[in-house]
Amino acid sequence: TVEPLLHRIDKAMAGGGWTAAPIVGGRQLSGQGRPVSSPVDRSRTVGTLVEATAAQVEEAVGLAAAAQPGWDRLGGKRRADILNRMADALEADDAPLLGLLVHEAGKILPDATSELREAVDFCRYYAARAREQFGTPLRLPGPTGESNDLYLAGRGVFACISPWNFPLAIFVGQMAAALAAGNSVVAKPAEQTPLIAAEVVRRFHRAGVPGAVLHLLPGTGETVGARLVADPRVAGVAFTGSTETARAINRTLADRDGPIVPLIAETGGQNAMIVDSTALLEQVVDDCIQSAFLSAGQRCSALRVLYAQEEIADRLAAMLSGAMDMLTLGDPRHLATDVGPIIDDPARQVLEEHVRRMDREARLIKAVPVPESLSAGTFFGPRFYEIDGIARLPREVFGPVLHMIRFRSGEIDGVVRGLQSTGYGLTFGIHSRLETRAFELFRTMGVGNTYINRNMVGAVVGVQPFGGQGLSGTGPKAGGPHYLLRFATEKTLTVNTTAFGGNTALLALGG
Ligand code: UN1
Repeated sequence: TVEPLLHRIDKAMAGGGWTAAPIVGGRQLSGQGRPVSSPVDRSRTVGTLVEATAAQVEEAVGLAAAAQPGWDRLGGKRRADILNRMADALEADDAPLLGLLVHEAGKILPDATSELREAVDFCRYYAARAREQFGTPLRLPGPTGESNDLYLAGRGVFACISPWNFPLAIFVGQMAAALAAGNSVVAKPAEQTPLIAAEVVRRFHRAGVPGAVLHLLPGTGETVGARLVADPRVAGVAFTGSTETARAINRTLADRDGPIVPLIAETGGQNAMIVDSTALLEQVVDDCIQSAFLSAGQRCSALRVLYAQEEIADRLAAMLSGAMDMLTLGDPRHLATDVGPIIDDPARQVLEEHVRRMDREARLIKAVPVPESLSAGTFFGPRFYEIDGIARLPREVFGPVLHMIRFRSGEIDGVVRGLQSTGYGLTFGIHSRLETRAFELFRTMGVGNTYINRNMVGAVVGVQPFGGQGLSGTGPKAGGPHYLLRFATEKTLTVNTTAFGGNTALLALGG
């Protein structure tokens, strides 16, 4: 369509009336609703959330378990066709999704459009992997008179539990992977962003995923998530969110009766960038602004700790603080806005508590004020501090707060030890013109994604497989070639072919 994007978004949002209710067996269920308000203006209601009940969790898992063998038998190629149709549908009818990303999740338009792109990429990428890995079994060399083949199959019902900070891309990515690998899915979206989740699930169904194969259970972690994970019929969990919640899921999975199943977790980080005296500071400033403050710092990949070599630390701090003056904090519906709101009040309160402590323990370099006109929303001004060591940051700070630590040229080993002591290992940046040093740092650090002389957010599906180590997650990496394998079970078939007249055909997967 030739109608400008902004007009189409306004039109899509004008009707209002968005509802997120449980979708079980392809049917949207009714119930007592509560309003979903916008982080842009807490007094504005974007839609209604109907939480799933315990009985609906039970029913969804039962239907999903019964439907999974048929979905698995369909085979990788046919499932890939459906995922490609889903990708087409996301692209064709983008306005409501972009509108909800802006209004429900508070994303600025550039973030919303790249998130939609990422969701499309996840569908197409996992479709391609499904064709390749789940299309034909792997024939293995063996002795004469015998055939040996490795088959991949879905595990059963996958629980997909997704975060509010990528309510479209990560939500779609988890489900697309689980479905591609031949699993049925019960999805529990973040309670802050259920409306966009319901839009997505309806689209999956229209693209050809049967209602019995994919169910949506909106609600909180305590009421819906915990019950879902505790159900022994759930054969695997894909989770993105906090390290604490991943631990709680692990405990529940360990304590249930029934099979031992995988948890694929993508959690937090304490992400650092090391800038030495050879770095090109103009570029460092640009990359720090992007990595620490854009998306309001609400990415698990975002930069939190900036290690600056003594010789350039003051200059870098001055340049970065000048660049922060240019950041426009504002309504995400305005094109001039760089930094939108924090997702909700509890999240903002955590940030406020953190900066109250920083104001006592650290040196404030820059604070971007929140304009009076934004008081209706959950806004928080970006801040830049200097701290005296990584020990001041015992946990991830999920927002636009950057902390600088100085180091002297002989102290790099200490910097690395300090970072390793956090236990996290998600993203890491290096700015240096010393190639050997940069590659050595990469080799030493136990982190999932390292970026040299560039920003450290926005990993591209199929190009920069994304995910961390240690407290940051289990792997395998989303958007990478090994991701689907963790969603699958392997079956080796060995046949004495002499009994069948000398050879056996490959049993086509789904053929
Ligand atoms: C997250 O923020 O939960 O590279 C993970 C990036 C994104 C991060 C997603 N893939 O910035």
